[in-house]
Amino acid sequence: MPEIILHHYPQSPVSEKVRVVLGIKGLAWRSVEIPRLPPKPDLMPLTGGYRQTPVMQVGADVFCDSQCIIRAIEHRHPEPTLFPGGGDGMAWGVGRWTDGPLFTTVISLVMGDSADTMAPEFFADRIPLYFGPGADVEALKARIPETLADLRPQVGWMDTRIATGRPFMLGPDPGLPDALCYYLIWFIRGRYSKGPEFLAGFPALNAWEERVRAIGHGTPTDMTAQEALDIARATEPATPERPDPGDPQGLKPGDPVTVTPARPGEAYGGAWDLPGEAPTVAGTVLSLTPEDIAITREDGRVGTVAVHFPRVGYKVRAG
Ligand SMILES: N[C@@H](CCC(=O)N[C@@H](CS)C(=O)NCC(=O)O)C(=O)O
Repeated sequence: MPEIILHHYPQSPVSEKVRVVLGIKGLAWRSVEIPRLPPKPDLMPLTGGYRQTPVMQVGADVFCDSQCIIRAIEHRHPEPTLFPGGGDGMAWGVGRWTDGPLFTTVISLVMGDSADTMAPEFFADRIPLYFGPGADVEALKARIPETLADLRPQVGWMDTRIATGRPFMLGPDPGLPDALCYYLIWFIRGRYSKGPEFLAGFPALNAWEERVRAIGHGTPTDMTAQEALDIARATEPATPERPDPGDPQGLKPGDPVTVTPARPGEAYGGAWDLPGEAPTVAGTVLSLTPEDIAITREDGRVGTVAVHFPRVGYKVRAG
């Protein structure tokens, strides 16, 4: 079986979510460190324009977004399950909370808190990415008390879940909800200047955090970006063509489409189609399921690749 290659960087919280999943599965994987800011010249040949982190590559199949990545990992390596004790299905709904409004709240806190210390080019990239064009870091800074008031009860829900006697969110064994909650706690602790102080108010959660940290990340081995590109070039996508007769948009294999990630604010109840730059990936539909879409595209450096996206939170348009 081709190796799992994760394109990520150490400071990325969403990558930490995937690294924890790789740890729960006890997998060996290859690690390619990508830049924190665009351009990402050795990633673009694989994704065709998707610039968010992390991206997973298996041969010439490229998985964008942690949702799609984690589903692919679970599919390839079903044991131990990410849904111990029958947590299937709705556990993904927990992700719509943690990765949606809660992620936005945590990012707002961390960005506002680092208003005076973070490099301006980092803000210039991230603030429009997460908060839309025209958003302003000074406003995030001014709003910190409100943001904390919003955040504190939500972290409290996690704490209560553990305080009722479970070592992990679903019971005795770790699963998807642990990874979904852990990466945000990890981010608050490491990147909010008062993170440790804030988290000290949640003792059950602190003990859980230690347990999840102890799981580790599996066994990563470094790989260069060029090696990863060479692997994609030397292989063909392993994904078979797959129609979905029930596709709500009437899409079918062979259709030319574009895929665009929604910003958190767009995907989680806000308006679609905000103005501003949205990186769009163009290709031909290869495989459709209710949860994911794979499109094929050609690139001079890697040949044919299949790029996979979740349907939730992504706009697929004929094109
Ligand atoms: N919905 C995406 C969100 C990914 C995301 O926001 N990642 C952050 C890093 S943690 C990012 O892409 N930042 C900009 C970048 O790395 O260029 C997922 O679940 O993978």
